Amino acid sequence: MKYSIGVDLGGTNIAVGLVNLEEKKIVSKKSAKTNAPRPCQEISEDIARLCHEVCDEVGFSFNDVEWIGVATPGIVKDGVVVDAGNLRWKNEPLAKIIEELTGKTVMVANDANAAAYAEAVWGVGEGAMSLIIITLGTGVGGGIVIDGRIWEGVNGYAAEIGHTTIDIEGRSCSCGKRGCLEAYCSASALVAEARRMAKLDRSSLMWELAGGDINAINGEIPFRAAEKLDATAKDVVDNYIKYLAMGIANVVNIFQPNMICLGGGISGEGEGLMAPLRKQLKRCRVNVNSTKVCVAKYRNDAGIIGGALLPLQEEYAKVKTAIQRITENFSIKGSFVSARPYGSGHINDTRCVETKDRKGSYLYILQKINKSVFKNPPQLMENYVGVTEFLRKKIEKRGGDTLREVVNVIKAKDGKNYYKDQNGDFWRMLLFVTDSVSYDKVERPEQFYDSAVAFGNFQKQLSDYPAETLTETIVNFHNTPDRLRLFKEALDKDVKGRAKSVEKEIKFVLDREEFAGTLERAHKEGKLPLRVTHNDTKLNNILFDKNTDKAICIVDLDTIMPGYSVNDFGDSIRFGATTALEDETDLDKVNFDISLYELYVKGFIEGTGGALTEGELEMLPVGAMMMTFECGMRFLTDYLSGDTYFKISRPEHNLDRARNQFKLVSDMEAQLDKMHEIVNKYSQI
Ligand code: ADP
Ligand code: GN1
Ligand code: MG
Repeated sequence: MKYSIGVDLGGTNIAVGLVNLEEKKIVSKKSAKTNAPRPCQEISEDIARLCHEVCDEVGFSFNDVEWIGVATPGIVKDGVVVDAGNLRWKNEPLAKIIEELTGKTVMVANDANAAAYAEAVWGVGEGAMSLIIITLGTGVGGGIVIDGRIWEGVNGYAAEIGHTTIDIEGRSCSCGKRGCLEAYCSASALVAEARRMAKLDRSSLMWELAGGDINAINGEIPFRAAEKLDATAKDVVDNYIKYLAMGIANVVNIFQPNMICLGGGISGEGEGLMAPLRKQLKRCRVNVNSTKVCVAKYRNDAGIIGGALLPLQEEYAKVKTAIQRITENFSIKGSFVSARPYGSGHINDTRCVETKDRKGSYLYILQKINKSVFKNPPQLMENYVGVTEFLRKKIEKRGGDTLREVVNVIKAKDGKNYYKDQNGDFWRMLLFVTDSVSYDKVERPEQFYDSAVAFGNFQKQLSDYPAETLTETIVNFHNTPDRLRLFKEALDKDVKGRAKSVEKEIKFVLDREEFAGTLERAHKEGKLPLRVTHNDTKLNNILFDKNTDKAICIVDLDTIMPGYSVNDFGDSIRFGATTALEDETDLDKVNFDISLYELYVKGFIEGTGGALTEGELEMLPVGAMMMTFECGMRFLTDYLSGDTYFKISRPEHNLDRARNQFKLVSDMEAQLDKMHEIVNKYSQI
């Protein structure tokens, strides 16, 4: 797990945060007064102290911090603060001083640049190649990210968007020039203009909102009064937006970035600012379909996050460019805009790719197939396309929507169903199912019922699929006795020396050795037929319509193979019929939810449309227990093997998942009779 520290050095406060780079969040935060002006050495000592404090607060060892990144006001070049008016610093080697005090690698950037970087990497522009931030605060600041890197200019003076001229004969600016954007679009300019106009119109609502005190007119008051249709306030706001649109149009004309985001106090107006701004931008001939203009995600935390991410620039820039190149190998519409990480699957590397052309924007899913899990990706893709084509024909026949009810694989430009890059990695591109979401937990019971019908129906649809044409993408995938064998192997090897600390969990598995063979024995006795099954039927592998909340499309078709219907049933139950997420650590919150189980039983039996045999119906409850047990055992196996299979985002993630599943197994064991009764109720056997 990687942690770094971000420092937001401001004219008034110093805020420091410990940032978990994998979970993308600030885990602890401390601040102190800047008390500027003070020597750089003194302020750096406070920063160093706060860096230790953020670690101490959560018991994290400062030694394990990867680096420190500082966002500071002023001009920055190569770690030196060349000129910072607020702090009254000139040519201060800030990075070097903090490095000496902390022993860590330190990077420094201008605060607006850091904010732009935060937005481009984790914020509203997540995954965007180029993003420009314009901050509408006391002044107008700017930050530029191009091709995934901050653009400082040759001397650090770049991105002074506030001092681009929009009227050569215009208002005088604090910089000595006339007509700078800052003189029109800073919060201070807005306030000054509102006060000036209010003085000319004593009947303006702005007076009332300010309690009759001209000095109480702030940046919000003209917006509030304009909402109430006060003509003078409306003029002030309209004018402000007109100039802002002009400033943005200039930036767009030079850079044509993927995104422009607005930060600073005035951006807090949200849609009240954005809706009229978009109209003005159209008048300024800005193609808002090509450059997205929106409000920044991070407000107070932009400096900390941007700072913490600074040293990743080279790495991110490389990944981004590589991903753009990969997308260019597929037959997709439009040109590349962004590729942000997507979904919460444990296996593949999934991104949502956005592209654009004159007609509009398009979404795709790009996945790097996990080649340590799937040994033969080209064969896997044959299964994938075989099954999706088969389903498409059925959907077509009944007049369904073939773009949304089944996954559409986009071919690579060489006609293959995948693209193999120079590193030997395999990528596939899918059409993004429009207006869809997936859930990691049941939010409304009807969703779970719907997913049951959909998964049951999926199995029914594939009942006449030529099973012999399917290759087994993972051999013995749901062969629980074989999983137990692998567990024992991992236990014997105990590569990380973790076995000693999980004796209770190991015993839980070994106590159920006999149980592990139940389904295989039933199969041998002829009770459980092999069918074409999905084999990974968790709730987040089904897409719901964002608007109607109906199940629309089943995804994650990597493991479609001959298997037992009761396993598909069981896998859904282990993931969905529970009161908590799969990795909840507070086991008191993890309970088997028998009413959700009942809904799923009803839906699955309906969805399979009478196809289940008596033997299968009888084994449904065991299927639920088996899949939960097997999955817990797989998580524990991976924990013992050093976390090589499932993606993790914390050190004990797999152990937490295993404990969670075992808690559910115990609950199910206690309610097995009831589980059978419920199946009987809906199947009348
Ligand atoms: P993994 O094997 O890692 O779970 P998935 O194929 O399940 O990978 O994809 C991860 C997530 O991406 C899914 O849970 C789903 O939310 C989303 N997803 C996958 N395919 C599509 C698609 N075609 N359209 C929209 N979202 C999708
Ligand atoms: C994996 O790929 P994903 O995240 O949808 C795994 C399933 C497990 C599940 C546990 C190919 O599913 O078998 O049940 O994690 N898929 C594979 O959440 O191993
Ligand atoms: Mg998945």
